[in-house]
Amino acid sequence: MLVDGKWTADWQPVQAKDEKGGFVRQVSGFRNWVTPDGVPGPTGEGGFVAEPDRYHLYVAYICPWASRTLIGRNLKGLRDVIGVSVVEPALTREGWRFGDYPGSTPDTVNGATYMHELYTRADPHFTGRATVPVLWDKKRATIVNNESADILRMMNDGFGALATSALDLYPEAHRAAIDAFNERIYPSLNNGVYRAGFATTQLAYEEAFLEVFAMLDWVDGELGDRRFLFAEHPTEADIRLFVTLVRFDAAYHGLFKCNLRRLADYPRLRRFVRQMYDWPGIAETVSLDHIKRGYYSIASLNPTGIVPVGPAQEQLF
Ligand SMILES: N[C@@H](CCC(=O)N[C@@H](CS)C(=O)NCC(=O)O)C(=O)O
Repeated sequence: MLVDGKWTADWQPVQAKDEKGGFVRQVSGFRNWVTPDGVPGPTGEGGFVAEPDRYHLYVAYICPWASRTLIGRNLKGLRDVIGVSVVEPALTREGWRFGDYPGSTPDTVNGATYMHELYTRADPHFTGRATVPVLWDKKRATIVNNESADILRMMNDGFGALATSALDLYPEAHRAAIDAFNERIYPSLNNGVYRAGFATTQLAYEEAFLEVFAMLDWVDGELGDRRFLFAEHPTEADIRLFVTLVRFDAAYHGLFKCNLRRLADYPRLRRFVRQMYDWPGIAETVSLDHIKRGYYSIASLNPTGIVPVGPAQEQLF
């Protein structure tokens, strides 16, 4: 991670631990919002007015948090408005790197080699982890926001008329239900799989494991025979659910030891993942190769670095 703007030590997945050896995720540090007229959003400062060719999104295909924002960009028809750079899937000793691994891109905006360079460019004294996603402002040469929940919501309405799709990812009528759902699945499922995978005690692992499967059982029932959770089209809640489920059998079942059941054992969840995947703009955000290669590059969990051959995409959904 960065300490006072300097890269320190080798990359380690465990960020912080609680008293039981449980994984604690870092709180995001840049929380400004792009808005149609540049007024401040719910957090941070103003001045980030929506303009074409001003903002750039940095993502990793392995990362479920980054994928939320990429899906939001595509579903809102913002591809011509917001550029994207994709880091290589394997984490290096200096964290995320730009390179020529298939599907990855160089950093065409800042010419950086490592993601952490963007953080020190935005704040020369930054202390913390250089995570993706990052929404970058080319005009002010700084990070607007590095919290995927904020960025996803910004994609929905922050870019105003620049968004060429009218799809509403956060419809007024369903906001309370979406908020409640988000709060419920974040600790137990989205972050729950990480809590299982990065636990450093048996107890912390087993607690997280049970929560993951209790939540999958619950969501499976909630979804019932509906196509999407709350509307006739995907909303934020569906996106948040999808990004974890689409990685489940390929990464979390094996590497993170979430192996009570597979996605394939939940017919309704599996159908949901298929329908999301088939929604225009979503398939391009999923790279099974990056997902497997990325997760299995985490040396503390997989010292040999061997990437499993299976499962094949057809087995998943
Ligand atoms: N709160 C952040 C979390 C992002 C996050 O943890 N990203 C991971 C990849 S899945 C990362 O970049 N990790 C690098 C590190 O921890 O050094 C968000 O949701 O945007």
